[in-house]
Amino acid sequence: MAETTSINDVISIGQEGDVALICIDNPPVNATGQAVRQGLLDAMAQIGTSAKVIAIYCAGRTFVAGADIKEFGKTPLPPSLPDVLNQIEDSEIPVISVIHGTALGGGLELALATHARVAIEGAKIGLPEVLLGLLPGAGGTQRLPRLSGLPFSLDVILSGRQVPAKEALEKGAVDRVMSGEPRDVALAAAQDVLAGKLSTRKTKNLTADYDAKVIEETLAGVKKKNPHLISPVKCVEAVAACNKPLEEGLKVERQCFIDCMQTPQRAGLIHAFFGERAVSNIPEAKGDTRPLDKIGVIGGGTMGSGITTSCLMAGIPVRLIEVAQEGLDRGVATITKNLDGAVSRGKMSAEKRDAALAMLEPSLAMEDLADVDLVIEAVFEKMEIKKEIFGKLDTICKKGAILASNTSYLDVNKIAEMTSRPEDVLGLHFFSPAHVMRLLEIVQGAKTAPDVLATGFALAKRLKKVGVLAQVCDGFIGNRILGHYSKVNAFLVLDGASPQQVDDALERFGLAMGPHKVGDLAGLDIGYMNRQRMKEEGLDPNARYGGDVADRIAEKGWYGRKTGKGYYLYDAGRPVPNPEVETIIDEVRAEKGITPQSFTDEEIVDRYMTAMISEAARVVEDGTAKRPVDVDMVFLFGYGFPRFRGGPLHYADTIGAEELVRRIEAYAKEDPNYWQVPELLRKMAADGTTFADLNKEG
Ligand code: 3H9
Repeated sequence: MAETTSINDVISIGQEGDVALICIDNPPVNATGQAVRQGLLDAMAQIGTSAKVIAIYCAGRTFVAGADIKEFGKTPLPPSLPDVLNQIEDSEIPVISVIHGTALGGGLELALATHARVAIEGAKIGLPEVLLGLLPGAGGTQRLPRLSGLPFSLDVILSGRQVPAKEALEKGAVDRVMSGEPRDVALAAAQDVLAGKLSTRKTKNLTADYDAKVIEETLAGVKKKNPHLISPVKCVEAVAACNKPLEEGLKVERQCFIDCMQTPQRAGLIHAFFGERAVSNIPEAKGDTRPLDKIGVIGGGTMGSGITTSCLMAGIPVRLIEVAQEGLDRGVATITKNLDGAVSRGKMSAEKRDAALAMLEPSLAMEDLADVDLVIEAVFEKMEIKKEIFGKLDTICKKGAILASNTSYLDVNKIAEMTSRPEDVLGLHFFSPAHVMRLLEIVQGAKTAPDVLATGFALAKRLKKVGVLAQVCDGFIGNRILGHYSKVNAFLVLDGASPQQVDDALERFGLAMGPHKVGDLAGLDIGYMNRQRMKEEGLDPNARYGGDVADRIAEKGWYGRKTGKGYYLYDAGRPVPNPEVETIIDEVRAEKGITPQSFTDEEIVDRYMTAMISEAARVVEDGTAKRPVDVDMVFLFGYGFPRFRGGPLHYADTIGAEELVRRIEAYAKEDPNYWQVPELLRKMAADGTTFADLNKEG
C-alpha cells in the first residue's frame, strides 16, 4: 500500500501510480469545518500535477454530512466552502468523489463539484438545509439542476429527503453504484477514469432544463404549504437562477443563503436539531440497561393501543391486557387500524404490518404479565385504580421487570409506594396518538434505579421517540406548563377575545392548531375531568375564572370533535365557530361583571407566550426539567410548538428576560394572583443571562 501524508488533522493524501487519493477523516460525520475546507485546498495544491486523477473519499461511518453546523452564527473562517468547491471544479485534473453512508448538504455539494460521483451500495444523498432554515449554499441549487433536472432538484431541496443511491443513479445525480470499502472503490473508480471507462464532466459546462412554469407553480405551492417559513421560498428563488451562467447563479444562491442565515428561523431550527440530540446526551440516559424483549401494556383504550402500536412497529412483542373481552377486542381493532394507517401512509409494508400483528398477544389475565421485561400501565387517570394495578403487578411480575405508568399528571412516587420495588418504577408518559407523536417524558421517581431510567431512554430510542427526562410534579414538564398557560386562553376569551380570534392569532404565530381546536380534538371532557380532580385535591390556587366557560361546554356533553360539537361545529367538515359557545361566554361575562375589551393578535400572542414562558422558567428553576432545552423539546415534539421558533425558552431569549419581567409586572396589575415573576427570570433580567447560557451550563 502506498504511503499516506497528513495535510492536517483531518485530511490526508495518498498516491497509487497516477491516482491521488484524498481522505477526509473528521469524526463524527466528516462535516466541512474550517480544517476540512483548508485541508482540501492544501491537498489539491500538494498533489499538483503529480497525478492524472484525484479521488476524494471519507473515513468513518459516512461521507461528509454537510457544513459544520456548530460554526453557523459565528464569524466565518476562510476559506469558504463555495470557494473551495469552485476551485475543485476548476481543477484541470479530473476529480471524482466516492460516497458511503450519507452525502448531505455541503457534503453532496462537494460531490456535485467533483467531475464524477460514485455511490457505494446503501449510500444516500440529500440537501437537508431547508430543515435548518437554510438552502444549499455551496452550489447545490445550481449544480443539481444541471445534472438531474428541475423537478427532481426542487423535490430534493424542498423536502430535505435522503435519496437512495439507486434513485440518485437513475436521476443522474451519481454516475455509478459500486460495492466495497471507500478507499478501494475510490482507487478502482479512479483507474476506470484513467482507462476511459468512467467519464467525467464539469457541471458548469452543462445547462439546466429550465421551465419557468415549474418554478412559478412550486413557489406558489411552498407559500401555501408553509406560510411561515422563509427558507423554502429562498430555495426556489435560488434554484430559479440555474438558467444563468454558473458563476452568476452561484451569486444569487449566495445572497439567498446569507438572507436565510440571518433569520431567527435558522437559529430556531438549528437549536431544534441540536436539542433533539441533547435531551438524551445526559448521564441518566447512559449506562447499563435492562432487557426490552417483551412488553406488557395494560389498557386497550386510545393510549394503550397507541403505545402497543408503537412497540409493535419497533418490532417488540406486546402482551395487551384488558379487563373485559369487549375492551380487548376494541383495543385489537384500534391497533389493527393504526397499523393499517401506517401502511397506507407508507410508514411500513403490508408484510411488516402482518408480522407486527403476529407479535400481539391480547389477554384478559394480568397473570400473563409474569414474564415481560417492562409493563406500561395506561388506564384511567385515577390514583386508586393505578395503586391497585401496581399492587397486583408487584405480586405478578418477575424480578427485575420494569413497572411504568403512562400517567400524564399523577404522582409516580405514590404509585411506586404500592410495590415492594419502587426502584423498578418510573413514569413513561406518551403523547396521543402514541404511535405518531415523538415525545416520551421519562419520569424519574424518588427511588427509580439508574438502569431503569437508562432503559426508559433505550426504549425511546427503539421507538424512534425523543425521550426527555422529567421529575415528579403535577403534570411533569409539558402538562404542568400547559395547565398554567391554558388559563390565559380562558382569560383572553372572558376578557373580550373570541376562541376563534385566539386560535387564529396563535396559528399565525406558527402553532399547528389553536388551543381551542386542540381542546376539541383531544376531547373537552379530558380537561374537565382534570380540573375537577385538581379542585378536589385543592391544587388550583391561581384560578381566577379559569375553567368556567370550558366547564359549562363540557357539562353540556359537547366534548369537541368526537361529539361533533365543542368550541367549533364539525358538521360541515371545516370547523365553524359554535354560536352557542358565544352565548355561554356572554353569560359568564355578565355573571362576573366583565366588560369585554378588544385585543390585537400581537397582544394575544404576547400574553399566551409570556404565560407559557413563566411556567417553563419555574419548571427549570425547580429542576422538573434538567435544562431549558428539555422544555423546548417537550413542546416541539409533544405540543406542536412551531419548530422554527426553537421552543418556548429559545423563543424567550429572542424577547429577553428584562422585557418578559416588564410584561408580567404589567399584566399583574390586572391579576396579581396569576401573573407572578418567576425568580429565575428576575435573576436573568438582573444579570443579563439567557436560557441559552443555562443550556451551556447543563
Ligand atoms: C450545510 O451543509 C450548508 C451548506 O449548504 C452551505 C455552507 C456554505 N455539523 O445525528 P447523529 C453531530 S448545512 C456539526 O446523532 P446519526 C451531531 O450533533 C448542513 N455536527 O448521528 C451528533 O453530535 P453528538 C446540512 C453535526 O448517525 C453527531 O454528529 N447537513 C452535523 O443518527 C452524530 O449525529 C445536515 O443537515 C453537522 N452538519 O445521523 C445533516 N451533523 O454526538 C445533519 C451531525 O455530540 N446531520 N452532527 O450529539 C444529520 O442529518 C445526521 O447527523 C446524520 C447522521 C444523518 C449525518
